[in-house]
Amino acid sequence: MSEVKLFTPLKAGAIPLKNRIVMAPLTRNRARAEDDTPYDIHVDYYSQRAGAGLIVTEGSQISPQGKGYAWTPGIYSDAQVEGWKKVTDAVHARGGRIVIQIWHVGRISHPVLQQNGEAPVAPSAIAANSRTFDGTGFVETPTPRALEIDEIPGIVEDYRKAAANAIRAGFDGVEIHAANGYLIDQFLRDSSNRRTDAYGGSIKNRTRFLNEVLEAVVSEIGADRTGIRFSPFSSANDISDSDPMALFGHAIDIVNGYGLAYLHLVEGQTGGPRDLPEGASLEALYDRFNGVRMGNNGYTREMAIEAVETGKVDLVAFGKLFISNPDLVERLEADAPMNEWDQSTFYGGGREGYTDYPTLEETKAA
Ligand code: 8OZ
Repeated sequence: MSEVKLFTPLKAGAIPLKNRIVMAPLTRNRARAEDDTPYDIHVDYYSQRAGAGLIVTEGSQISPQGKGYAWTPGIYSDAQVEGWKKVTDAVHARGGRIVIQIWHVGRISHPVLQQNGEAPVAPSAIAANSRTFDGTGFVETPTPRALEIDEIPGIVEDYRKAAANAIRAGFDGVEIHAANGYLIDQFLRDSSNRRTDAYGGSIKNRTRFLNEVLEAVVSEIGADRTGIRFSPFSSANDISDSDPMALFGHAIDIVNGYGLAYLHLVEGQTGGPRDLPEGASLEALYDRFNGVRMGNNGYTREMAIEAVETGKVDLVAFGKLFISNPDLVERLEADAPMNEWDQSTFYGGGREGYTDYPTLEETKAA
Protein backbone atom coordinates (compact mmCIF):
# COMPACT_ATOMS: atom_id res chain seq x y z
CA MET A 1 0.00 0.00 0.00
CA SER A 2 1.28 3.40 -0.95
CA GLU A 3 2.35 5.86 1.75
CA VAL A 4 0.93 8.72 -0.24
CA LYS A 5 -2.43 9.70 1.27
CA LEU A 6 -4.06 10.30 -2.15
CA PHE A 7 -3.88 6.55 -2.76
CA THR A 8 -5.26 5.47 0.63
CA PRO A 9 -8.86 4.57 1.52
CA LEU A 10 -11.44 6.88 3.05
CA LYS A 11 -15.10 6.60 3.96
CA ALA A 12 -17.39 9.31 2.57
CA GLY A 13 -20.54 8.98 4.67
CA ALA A 14 -21.70 5.37 4.16
CA ILE A 15 -19.56 4.91 1.03
CA PRO A 16 -16.16 3.24 1.48
CA LEU A 17 -13.63 4.50 -1.08
CA LYS A 18 -10.49 2.54 -1.94
CA ASN A 19 -8.56 5.75 -2.76
CA ARG A 20 -9.07 9.53 -2.74
CA ILE A 21 -9.31 9.90 -6.52
CA VAL A 22 -12.73 10.70 -7.97
CA MET A 23 -13.98 10.64 -11.53
CA ALA A 24 -15.65 14.04 -11.88
CA PRO A 25 -19.15 14.39 -13.34
CA LEU A 26 -18.74 14.74 -17.11
CA THR A 27 -21.46 15.46 -19.65
CA ARG A 28 -20.85 13.22 -22.68
CA ASN A 29 -24.22 13.33 -24.54
CA ARG A 30 -24.40 9.69 -25.55
CA ALA A 31 -27.70 8.46 -24.09
CA ARG A 32 -30.24 6.80 -26.43
CA ALA A 33 -32.06 9.55 -28.34
CA GLU A 34 -35.51 7.89 -27.97
CA ASP A 35 -35.68 7.76 -24.19
CA ASP A 36 -32.54 9.35 -22.65
CA THR A 37 -31.43 5.92 -21.44
CA PRO A 38 -27.84 4.78 -20.83
CA TYR A 39 -26.89 1.51 -22.57
CA ASP A 40 -23.98 -0.84 -23.35
CA ILE A 41 -21.45 1.87 -24.17
CA HIS A 42 -22.10 3.52 -20.80
CA VAL A 43 -21.58 0.18 -19.05
CA ASP A 44 -18.17 -0.15 -20.67
CA TYR A 45 -17.17 3.52 -20.22
CA TYR A 46 -17.93 3.63 -16.51
CA SER A 47 -16.68 0.14 -15.65
CA GLN A 48 -13.37 0.87 -17.42
CA ARG A 49 -12.98 3.70 -14.87
CA ALA A 50 -13.88 1.64 -11.77
CA GLY A 51 -10.34 2.11 -10.43
CA ALA A 52 -11.49 5.50 -9.13
CA GLY A 53 -12.25 5.66 -5.42
CA LEU A 54 -15.58 7.11 -6.51
CA ILE A 55 -17.25 7.76 -9.85
CA VAL A 56 -19.69 10.66 -10.06
CA THR A 57 -21.77 10.14 -13.18
CA GLU A 58 -22.57 12.78 -15.73
CA GLY A 59 -25.46 15.08 -14.77
CA SER A 60 -28.70 13.16 -15.22
CA GLN A 61 -32.03 14.95 -15.46
CA ILE A 62 -34.60 14.35 -12.72
CA SER A 63 -37.49 14.99 -15.14
CA PRO A 64 -38.09 15.79 -18.81
CA GLN A 65 -38.32 19.46 -17.76
CA GLY A 66 -34.86 19.22 -16.18
CA LYS A 67 -33.19 18.45 -19.52
CA GLY A 68 -31.01 21.07 -21.20
CA TYR A 69 -28.94 19.33 -23.85
CA ALA A 70 -29.42 16.63 -26.45
CA TRP A 71 -28.68 13.03 -25.40
CA THR A 72 -28.10 13.56 -21.68
CA PRO A 73 -29.39 10.62 -19.61
CA GLY A 74 -32.32 10.75 -17.21
CA ILE A 75 -33.08 9.07 -13.88
CA TYR A 76 -36.87 9.42 -13.81
CA SER A 77 -38.15 6.47 -15.92
CA ASP A 78 -38.07 2.70 -15.37
CA ALA A 79 -36.10 2.22 -18.60
CA GLN A 80 -33.46 4.67 -17.35
CA VAL A 81 -33.27 2.86 -13.99
CA GLU A 82 -32.78 -0.43 -15.86
CA GLY A 83 -30.05 1.06 -18.03
CA TRP A 84 -28.24 2.53 -15.03
CA LYS A 85 -28.56 -0.78 -13.11
CA LYS A 86 -26.32 -2.43 -15.72
CA VAL A 87 -23.79 0.36 -15.22
CA THR A 88 -23.74 0.13 -11.40
CA ASP A 89 -23.54 -3.70 -11.51
CA ALA A 90 -20.52 -3.55 -13.82
CA VAL A 91 -18.75 -0.88 -11.73
CA HIS A 92 -19.40 -2.81 -8.51
CA ALA A 93 -18.18 -6.05 -10.12
CA ARG A 94 -14.84 -4.30 -10.68
CA GLY A 95 -14.68 -3.07 -7.08
CA GLY A 96 -15.72 0.51 -7.81
CA ARG A 97 -18.21 2.88 -6.18
CA ILE A 98 -20.56 5.12 -8.10
CA VAL A 99 -23.02 7.93 -7.34
CA ILE A 100 -25.29 9.63 -9.83
CA GLN A 101 -25.33 13.38 -10.25
CA ILE A 102 -28.97 14.52 -10.18
CA TRP A 103 -29.67 17.58 -12.30
CA HIS A 104 -32.31 20.11 -13.28
CA VAL A 105 -30.97 22.68 -15.76
CA GLY A 106 -33.61 25.37 -15.16
CA ARG A 107 -33.14 28.13 -17.76
CA ILE A 108 -30.21 26.42 -19.52
CA SER A 109 -32.45 24.66 -22.00
CA HIS A 110 -34.44 25.36 -25.12
CA PRO A 111 -38.06 24.75 -26.20
CA VAL A 112 -36.88 22.09 -28.69
CA LEU A 113 -35.56 20.09 -25.73
CA GLN A 114 -38.71 20.56 -23.64
CA GLN A 115 -41.98 18.64 -23.80
CA ASN A 116 -44.53 20.28 -26.13
CA GLY A 117 -41.99 22.95 -27.05
CA GLU A 118 -42.54 24.78 -23.78
CA ALA A 119 -40.22 27.48 -22.48
CA PRO A 120 -37.64 26.35 -19.92
CA VAL A 121 -38.38 27.31 -16.31
CA ALA A 122 -36.33 29.31 -13.81
CA PRO A 123 -36.73 31.30 -10.59
CA SER A 124 -37.20 34.49 -12.63
CA ALA A 125 -37.86 35.30 -16.29
CA ILE A 126 -34.27 36.36 -16.95
CA ALA A 127 -32.39 34.83 -19.88
CA ALA A 128 -28.86 33.53 -19.43
CA ASN A 129 -26.35 34.76 -21.96
CA SER A 130 -25.45 31.16 -22.71
CA ARG A 131 -25.89 28.43 -25.28
CA THR A 132 -27.02 24.86 -25.33
CA PHE A 133 -26.77 22.02 -27.83
CA ASP A 134 -30.10 20.87 -29.30
CA GLY A 135 -28.85 17.87 -31.28
CA THR A 136 -28.14 19.77 -34.50
CA GLY A 137 -26.14 22.76 -33.28
CA PHE A 138 -25.65 25.37 -30.60
CA VAL A 139 -28.64 27.55 -29.79
CA GLU A 140 -29.00 30.55 -27.50
CA THR A 141 -30.81 29.93 -24.23
CA PRO A 142 -34.09 31.87 -24.40
CA THR A 143 -35.93 33.84 -21.74
CA PRO A 144 -37.33 31.25 -19.32
CA ARG A 145 -40.75 31.24 -17.68
CA ALA A 146 -40.65 32.16 -13.98
CA LEU A 147 -41.88 29.26 -11.85
CA GLU A 148 -45.17 29.75 -10.01
CA ILE A 149 -44.68 29.21 -6.29
CA ASP A 150 -47.06 26.24 -6.35
CA GLU A 151 -44.91 24.46 -8.98
CA ILE A 152 -41.87 24.31 -6.69
CA PRO A 153 -43.01 21.37 -4.48
CA GLY A 154 -43.43 19.26 -7.63
CA ILE A 155 -39.82 19.88 -8.65
CA VAL A 156 -38.60 19.07 -5.12
CA GLU A 157 -40.62 15.87 -5.41
CA ASP A 158 -38.84 15.09 -8.71
CA TYR A 159 -35.50 15.30 -6.87
CA ARG A 160 -36.83 12.93 -4.20
CA LYS A 161 -38.02 10.42 -6.80
CA ALA A 162 -34.73 10.68 -8.69
CA ALA A 163 -32.87 9.84 -5.47
CA ALA A 164 -35.17 6.87 -4.84
CA ASN A 165 -34.63 5.73 -8.43
CA ALA A 166 -30.87 6.05 -7.96
CA ILE A 167 -30.97 3.57 -5.08
CA ARG A 168 -33.24 1.24 -7.13
CA ALA A 169 -30.63 1.45 -9.90
CA GLY A 170 -27.95 0.27 -7.48
CA PHE A 171 -26.06 3.53 -7.02
CA ASP A 172 -24.07 4.04 -3.81
CA GLY A 173 -25.68 7.46 -3.50
CA VAL A 174 -26.35 10.72 -5.31
CA GLU A 175 -24.59 14.01 -5.86
CA ILE A 176 -26.97 16.98 -5.96
CA HIS A 177 -25.87 19.28 -8.80
CA ALA A 178 -26.05 22.75 -7.25
CA ALA A 179 -23.29 24.23 -9.43
CA ASN A 180 -22.54 25.78 -12.81
CA GLY A 181 -25.58 28.01 -13.21
CA TYR A 182 -28.27 25.32 -13.30
CA LEU A 183 -31.60 25.42 -11.44
CA ILE A 184 -30.43 25.25 -7.81
CA ASP A 185 -27.62 27.74 -8.54
CA GLN A 186 -30.17 29.98 -10.32
CA PHE A 187 -32.20 30.10 -7.10
CA LEU A 188 -29.09 30.80 -5.02
CA ARG A 189 -27.74 33.81 -6.93
CA ASP A 190 -29.16 37.31 -6.89
CA SER A 191 -28.36 37.79 -10.60
CA SER A 192 -30.82 35.08 -11.67
CA ASN A 193 -33.25 35.11 -8.73
CA ARG A 194 -35.31 38.29 -8.48
CA ARG A 195 -38.30 36.66 -6.81
CA THR A 196 -40.27 38.65 -4.27
CA ASP A 197 -41.81 35.60 -2.55
CA ALA A 198 -40.33 33.25 0.08
CA TYR A 199 -37.79 31.91 -2.50
CA GLY A 200 -36.14 35.25 -3.35
CA GLY A 201 -34.55 38.29 -1.77
CA SER A 202 -32.55 37.43 1.36
CA ILE A 203 -29.90 34.72 1.41
CA LYS A 204 -32.20 32.73 3.67
CA ASN A 205 -34.92 32.89 1.02
CA ARG A 206 -32.59 32.16 -1.92
CA THR A 207 -31.29 29.05 -0.14
CA ARG A 208 -34.83 27.82 0.59
CA PHE A 209 -35.09 25.74 -2.59
CA LEU A 210 -31.68 24.16 -1.90
CA ASN A 211 -32.77 23.36 1.65
CA GLU A 212 -36.01 21.75 0.43
CA VAL A 213 -34.17 19.64 -2.14
CA LEU A 214 -31.70 18.50 0.52
CA GLU A 215 -34.50 17.67 2.94
CA ALA A 216 -36.30 15.61 0.27
CA VAL A 217 -33.25 13.70 -0.92
CA VAL A 218 -31.83 13.07 2.55
CA SER A 219 -35.16 11.88 3.96
CA GLU A 220 -35.43 9.46 1.01
CA ILE A 221 -31.94 7.91 0.88
CA GLY A 222 -30.04 9.20 3.94
CA ALA A 223 -27.51 11.99 4.38
CA ASP A 224 -24.65 9.49 4.36
CA ARG A 225 -25.44 8.64 0.72
CA THR A 226 -25.89 12.24 -0.40
CA GLY A 227 -23.18 14.60 -1.63
CA ILE A 228 -23.48 18.09 -3.10
CA ARG A 229 -21.56 20.17 -5.64
CA PHE A 230 -21.23 23.96 -5.66
CA SER A 231 -19.18 26.29 -7.88
CA PRO A 232 -19.10 29.42 -5.69
CA PHE A 233 -16.81 31.56 -7.84
CA SER A 234 -17.61 30.26 -11.31
CA SER A 235 -19.54 32.30 -13.86
CA ALA A 236 -20.52 29.20 -15.87
CA ASN A 237 -23.80 29.72 -17.70
CA ASP A 238 -23.84 33.46 -16.97
CA ILE A 239 -24.22 33.17 -13.21
CA SER A 240 -23.01 35.68 -10.63
CA ASP A 241 -23.78 36.94 -7.16
CA SER A 242 -23.16 40.19 -5.30
CA ASP A 243 -21.68 38.35 -2.27
CA PRO A 244 -20.70 34.74 -2.98
CA MET A 245 -18.79 34.32 0.31
CA ALA A 246 -21.87 35.16 2.39
CA LEU A 247 -24.16 33.16 0.12
CA PHE A 248 -22.08 29.99 0.03
CA GLY A 249 -21.11 30.33 3.70
CA HIS A 250 -24.81 30.13 4.52
CA ALA A 251 -25.39 27.33 2.01
CA ILE A 252 -22.62 25.32 3.70
CA ASP A 253 -24.20 25.96 7.11
CA ILE A 254 -27.40 24.42 5.74
CA VAL A 255 -25.48 21.46 4.32
CA ASN A 256 -23.77 20.99 7.71
CA GLY A 257 -27.19 20.60 9.30
CA TYR A 258 -27.72 17.41 7.30
CA GLY A 259 -24.32 15.71 7.74
CA LEU A 260 -23.79 14.83 4.08
CA ALA A 261 -21.35 12.25 2.70
CA TYR A 262 -19.28 15.00 1.06
CA LEU A 263 -19.06 18.58 -0.20
CA HIS A 264 -17.70 19.00 -3.74
CA LEU A 265 -16.39 22.40 -4.84
CA VAL A 266 -15.42 23.55 -8.33
CA GLU A 267 -12.37 25.69 -7.60
CA GLY A 268 -12.37 28.81 -9.81
CA GLN A 269 -13.96 28.84 -13.25
CA THR A 270 -15.61 25.55 -14.25
CA GLY A 271 -13.20 23.76 -16.59
CA GLY A 272 -11.11 26.93 -16.76
CA PRO A 273 -8.73 29.11 -14.74
CA ARG A 274 -8.44 28.46 -11.02
CA ASP A 275 -8.27 32.22 -10.29
CA LEU A 276 -10.60 33.56 -7.63
CA PRO A 277 -12.20 37.00 -7.43
CA GLU A 278 -11.08 39.43 -4.76
CA GLY A 279 -12.31 38.52 -1.29
CA ALA A 280 -12.98 34.89 -2.27
CA SER A 281 -11.56 32.11 -0.12
CA LEU A 282 -12.01 28.42 -0.87
CA GLU A 283 -10.20 27.63 2.36
CA ALA A 284 -12.77 29.56 4.40
CA LEU A 285 -15.60 27.65 2.71
CA TYR A 286 -13.91 24.26 3.12
CA ASP A 287 -13.15 25.10 6.76
CA ARG A 288 -16.78 25.93 7.37
CA PHE A 289 -17.83 22.45 6.24
CA ASN A 290 -17.88 19.61 8.79
CA GLY A 291 -17.21 16.60 6.63
CA VAL A 292 -15.40 15.08 3.67
CA ARG A 293 -14.21 17.73 1.17
CA MET A 294 -13.84 17.07 -2.55
CA GLY A 295 -11.94 19.53 -4.75
CA ASN A 296 -12.02 19.77 -8.53
CA ASN A 297 -10.65 21.79 -11.41
CA GLY A 298 -7.39 21.47 -13.28
CA TYR A 299 -5.58 19.41 -10.64
CA THR A 300 -2.28 17.84 -11.66
CA ARG A 301 -0.79 14.80 -9.94
CA GLU A 302 1.47 17.01 -7.83
CA MET A 303 -1.35 19.37 -6.84
CA ALA A 304 -3.60 16.46 -5.87
CA ILE A 305 -0.96 14.73 -3.75
CA GLU A 306 -0.16 18.02 -2.00
CA ALA A 307 -3.80 19.04 -1.43
CA VAL A 308 -4.68 15.72 0.19
CA GLU A 309 -1.41 15.47 2.11
CA THR A 310 -1.91 18.91 3.69
CA GLY A 311 -5.61 18.26 4.36
CA LYS A 312 -6.86 21.10 2.15
CA VAL A 313 -9.18 18.52 0.63
CA ASP A 314 -9.87 14.83 1.31
CA LEU A 315 -10.71 13.84 -2.26
CA VAL A 316 -9.68 15.17 -5.67
CA ALA A 317 -11.96 14.86 -8.70
CA PHE A 318 -10.38 14.64 -12.15
CA GLY A 319 -12.39 15.32 -15.31
CA LYS A 320 -10.58 15.48 -18.65
CA LEU A 321 -7.75 13.22 -17.48
CA PHE A 322 -10.35 10.56 -16.64
CA ILE A 323 -11.87 10.88 -20.11
CA SER A 324 -8.59 9.95 -21.79
CA ASN A 325 -7.16 7.63 -19.10
CA PRO A 326 -9.49 4.85 -17.97
CA ASP A 327 -6.70 3.59 -15.68
CA LEU A 328 -6.00 7.06 -14.26
CA VAL A 329 -5.42 5.85 -10.70
CA GLU A 330 -2.72 3.37 -11.78
CA ARG A 331 -1.07 6.01 -13.93
CA LEU A 332 -1.08 8.54 -11.08
CA GLU A 333 0.31 5.98 -8.69
CA ALA A 334 3.09 4.98 -11.12
CA ASP A 335 3.68 8.59 -12.25
CA ALA A 336 3.20 7.21 -15.77
CA PRO A 337 2.55 9.23 -18.93
CA MET A 338 -1.04 10.18 -19.72
CA ASN A 339 -3.06 9.81 -22.93
CA GLU A 340 -4.03 13.18 -24.43
CA TRP A 341 -7.74 13.91 -24.61
CA ASP A 342 -9.54 14.68 -27.85
CA GLN A 343 -11.92 17.56 -27.26
CA SER A 344 -13.75 16.90 -30.55
CA THR A 345 -15.26 13.70 -29.11
CA PHE A 346 -16.26 15.06 -25.68
CA TYR A 347 -19.92 15.63 -26.55
CA GLY A 348 -22.06 13.22 -28.57
CA GLY A 349 -21.22 10.24 -30.77
CA GLY A 350 -20.61 6.63 -29.87
CA ARG A 351 -17.63 4.64 -28.71
CA GLU A 352 -15.00 6.78 -30.41
CA GLY A 353 -13.31 8.99 -27.82
CA TYR A 354 -15.46 7.27 -25.19
CA THR A 355 -14.55 3.64 -24.60
CA ASP A 356 -11.48 3.37 -26.86
CA TYR A 357 -8.79 5.17 -24.85
CA PRO A 358 -6.15 2.51 -24.06
CA THR A 359 -4.85 1.59 -20.64
CA LEU A 360 -1.11 1.70 -20.08
CA GLU A 361 -1.04 -2.09 -20.30
CA GLU A 362 -2.87 -2.07 -23.63
CA THR A 363 -0.46 0.56 -24.98
CA LYS A 364 2.54 -1.54 -23.93
CA ALA A 365 1.04 -4.72 -25.45
CA ALA A 366 0.32 -2.99 -28.79
C1 8OZ B 1 -20.50 20.65 -20.25
C2 8OZ B 1 -21.48 20.60 -21.23
C3 8OZ B 1 -22.80 20.49 -20.86
C4 8OZ B 1 -23.15 20.44 -19.53
C5 8OZ B 1 -21.91 21.28 -16.09
C6 8OZ B 1 -23.44 19.53 -16.70
O1 8OZ B 1 -21.18 22.22 -16.44
C7 8OZ B 1 -22.55 20.41 -17.10
C8 8OZ B 1 -22.17 20.49 -18.54
C9 8OZ B 1 -20.84 20.60 -18.92
O2 8OZ B 1 -22.14 21.06 -14.90
